[in-house]
This record gives sequence, structure tokens and C-alpha cells, in this order.
Amino acid sequence: MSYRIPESLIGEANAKIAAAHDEDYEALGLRLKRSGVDIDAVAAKVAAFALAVPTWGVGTGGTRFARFPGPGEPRGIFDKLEDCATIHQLTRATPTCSPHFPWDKVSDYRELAERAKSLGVGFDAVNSNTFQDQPDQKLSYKFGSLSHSEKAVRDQAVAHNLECIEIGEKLASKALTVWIADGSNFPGQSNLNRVFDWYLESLAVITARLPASWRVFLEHKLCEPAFYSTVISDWGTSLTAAEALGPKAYCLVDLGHHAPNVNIEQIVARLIRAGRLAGFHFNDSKYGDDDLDTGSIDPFRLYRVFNELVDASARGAAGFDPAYMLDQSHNVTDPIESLMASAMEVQRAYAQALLIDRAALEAAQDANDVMLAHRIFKAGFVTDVSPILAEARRRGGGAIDPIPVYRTSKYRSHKAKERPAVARSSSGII
Ligand SMILES: [Mn+2]
Repeated sequence: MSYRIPESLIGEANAKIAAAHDEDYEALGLRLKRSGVDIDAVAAKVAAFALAVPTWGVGTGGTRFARFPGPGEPRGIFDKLEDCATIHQLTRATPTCSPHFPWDKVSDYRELAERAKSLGVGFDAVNSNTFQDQPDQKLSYKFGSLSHSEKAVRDQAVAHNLECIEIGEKLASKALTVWIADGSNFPGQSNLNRVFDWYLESLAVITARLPASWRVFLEHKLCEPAFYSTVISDWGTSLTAAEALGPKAYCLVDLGHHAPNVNIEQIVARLIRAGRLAGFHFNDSKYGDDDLDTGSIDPFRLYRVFNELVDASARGAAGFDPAYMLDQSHNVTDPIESLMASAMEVQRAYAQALLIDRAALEAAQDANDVMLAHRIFKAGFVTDVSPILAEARRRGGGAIDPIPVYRTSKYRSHKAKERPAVARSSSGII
């Protein structure tokens, strides 16, 4: 029998800090009331906010140089599901996980779906992988996959994506996320137009095979592993592709996949306007696609992104239904702790953005009162909404303060005994 954190442990931990939490929540509630904000309404919205955990995120990541495995790492998808369920158990923020194929392949998907259900988690978008070769693979992706110069390679990559859709249907998933590593390292290596044409040809076949209720998420990335040109390099390319592919194709924004200092929130605003925002891969970065924990470097950027999302929701933007997911690499922390902390940071940015007085902001903007507009905009960010997040968790049956409960449970030590180390675990960064 594999270890799960007992509900009683959460209850006991919550009881110890409940009085202090109640005081903090009440004090913040009084403060927000003066600004006309109902704290319970904000807490209810935060409680209803859900984001997915990537199955590859619960394993220790690594860099181009090395990977330092931690104790009790998941050995396969069933172990990963347990870890994902534990994150949700304590945070009540991550009811779904996003599987990745072929890393998460099993022989019986009904068993996998049932196991997930019994653990209290579901499945979000399925992710295809044509950025590396598998041992039993006929043709290599060394020079590309969906945009490869040889049709046979493109067909193989298309077939893999179709298989991912088939698997996803068995898991009640509703979307396929496609990120390709295709690109070039040398000027002249490939024709910048022809590779895009080949990509569109491949994606058209995949999109045509999507079930009625499904969407395909196109993930762009500026560079890496290709360092001269990437086929789907930016949001402009992504939007061009989505519009060519029709109403099922949407543009996914991974926060780390842009040039330094790019105004990501403006990209988000434009994609919402175009009705093509798929959703997000949340992470943080200082220099490039660092895949650091969400909110650890630039929480203000995350807040600015959420301002656009709350704004779109408030005005009922057409077709606005983003999917939220974390996509980080955990190299020096316990992945479960990092994912819990990051889920809470995403909720924090959301709660803060909900505090913005939108009518007052618009009035200040129309009057060109720059300082007032900026102060109104920033008011949410400078508010410590921690009591709201804690209250949302508590009401959902989670922990007021998840990480101490996780540590007290010794979950990782239990898993270290249950999961003897294996040679290699399938985790990575995309
Ligand atoms: Mn990503």
C-alpha cells in the first residue's frame, strides 16, 4: 500500500494555526471592505481557479550538464500521479495533471484513468514529443519532425501526434499541446518559408483528426535547441499558424519562451483579442528559458499577465477560456514543494489582479492621469493576499500552509522506501 498523507494530519496542522489565520483574514477583509471589495467573493474565485501540473514536473529536472536525482523520485506515470495528487490534496489548486507521451505510455489506459480517479485527479492537455528519438523509432528527429525535409519523417511525427490524441481520448483529455524543437543552427541550413509550410501541412492533418470537443495548443519558443531559427519562434508565427489551421488551433504562451524584456502581457492581450489564447505554461526566468519556479524572479510580471486575464474575463472577451499549467524544471528543490509553491504564486497573482478597481482605472486612463492610473493598477500587487489563498485552500479541504504539512508528513521519506531508485527517470523541460 503506497503512502498518502492522512487527512487527519492536515486537520491537526490547520487547527494549530487556525486562530492566527482567522485574525489575518478578518483584518484583510476589513481593509478590502473599505475599498469596496468583498473578501469572500475573491476567496471563492481563487478557490475555483484550477491549474494543471505536468507529469514531468514531479521528477527532478536537470540542465544540459547534469541531473542530480532526488530520493523517492517517481518511476513512472503511476508514481507521478500520486505526487500530483499530493500537490492537489494540500493546495486544492491542481485538480489535473498533463501527461506526456511517450514518457507516460502504459499498456492499459483504462487502468490509468481509474487510478487517477481514485487519487482525485484528472487529465489536462496531452503533450506530444517529437523532440527526441525513442529507442524503437524508425526515423530520426535530428533534423526536425513535423517540419522535416523528408515526408516520411513528417508522417511519423504526425502519426505520433494522432496516437497522443487517441490516448488522450481514453483519459478524457480535451486538448493536444504541440511543441517542436524544429529549427536550424546555421543560416542557410533550411529555407525559413518551406519549413513553415511543412509544419502547417503536418498540423493540418493533426487538426483535422481532433475530436469535436478538442483544441490543439501551439507552443512557440524563441530558441533552443535550435539557436539560429526556430520554426515556431514567436507569437506572430504561432498566430499565423493558428489562423491558417482554423478554429480549433490556439496559441500557448510559455512565459520563458520569449526574448528578454519582451512585454508578454501585451502578447497575451493581443492573443485574447484575436480569440486565440490557448493558455499558459507558467514558470519564471532571469535570462532565458530558465524554467525557474513561477513567481520566484518576477512576480510583478505574473501579476501584469493576470491583469490582462481578469480584464478579459470581466468584459466577457469572446472565446476566452485559457488552460493553465505549470511548466518548470526543479533541479535543487523537492519538485513537490516547488510545484505547490508555484501553484500558490499563480493563485496569488490572480487574487491580486482581482483587487484592481477596474472602473477607477479606466477613468484615470481616460483622464490621462498617469500617476493615479499606475497607483490603481499596482494596488493589488502591493496587497498581501496570503490570507485569501489560505482561506480558499482551507474551504476546499486543503492545508492552510501546505509546505510545513508536507514536511511533517515525511512523504518523501516514505516514497524513498517505496520507490527504489531506477537508472533513469523520464523528466525534462519543454
Ligand atoms: Mn512549455
